[in-house]
Amino acid sequence: MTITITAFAASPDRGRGMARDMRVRWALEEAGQPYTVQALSFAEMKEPEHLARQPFGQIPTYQEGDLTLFETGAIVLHIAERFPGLLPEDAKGRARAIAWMFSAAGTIEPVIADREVVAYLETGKDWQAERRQMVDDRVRGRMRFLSGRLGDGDWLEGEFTAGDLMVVDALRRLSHSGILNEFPNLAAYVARAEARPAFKRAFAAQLAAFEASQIG
Ligand code: GTB
Repeated sequence: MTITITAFAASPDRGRGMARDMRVRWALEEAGQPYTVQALSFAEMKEPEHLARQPFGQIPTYQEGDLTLFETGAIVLHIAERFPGLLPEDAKGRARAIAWMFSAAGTIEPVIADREVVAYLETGKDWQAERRQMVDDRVRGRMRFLSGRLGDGDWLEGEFTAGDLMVVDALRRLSHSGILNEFPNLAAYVARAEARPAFKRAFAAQLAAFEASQIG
């Protein structure tokens, strides 16, 4: 059955793989599943046809036959449950991997995303610098615990899982901040994940889509 995802017609990150279709593409590549991409303009994202897929008019979405999904955590979990390769075989290992997926979406990514709120939406406020410091300290606090938990392991639960995929994709948003490099094991963890062939294929695909959008 054909899998179709939606993504930005021209990603504002200019192909750096920061938009959230990246994690869905990556999960599909890990699972060895081909997919097609429906590219949407910002205007198309807010039209009824897309709002029926995604109630908040955002990308990405996932369509497979008569199943339409939104929210990347739910999409990646669906892919991981539907196809082998992203969740451990044993029930307890699966549950722990899923816990990390929730942790990425609920505990790790929100504090990282706050940095972008400060940078893009709070410019010109006389309290911006103070808040930036506060938000960065919160990020460092989360990273300290995550770093302690990962220790010298390759992956959070022994083998690579959808939990690592979601956590790494959230951590990638710190790549240009310098914060990740304060935690060498986390920087190495992200680099290890980005070296996976599936990640590279997903990254190349979203970059090619951005480059194509600039041509015509
Ligand atoms: N919780 C939802 C999920 O995980 O699916 C969040 C989806 C979401 O934030 N989608 C964003 C979107 O559609 C794109 S990924 N935004 C448009 C809107 O809300 O109207 C977030 C994103 C966008 C751009 C960059 N960038 O340029 O670096 C990075 C991340």
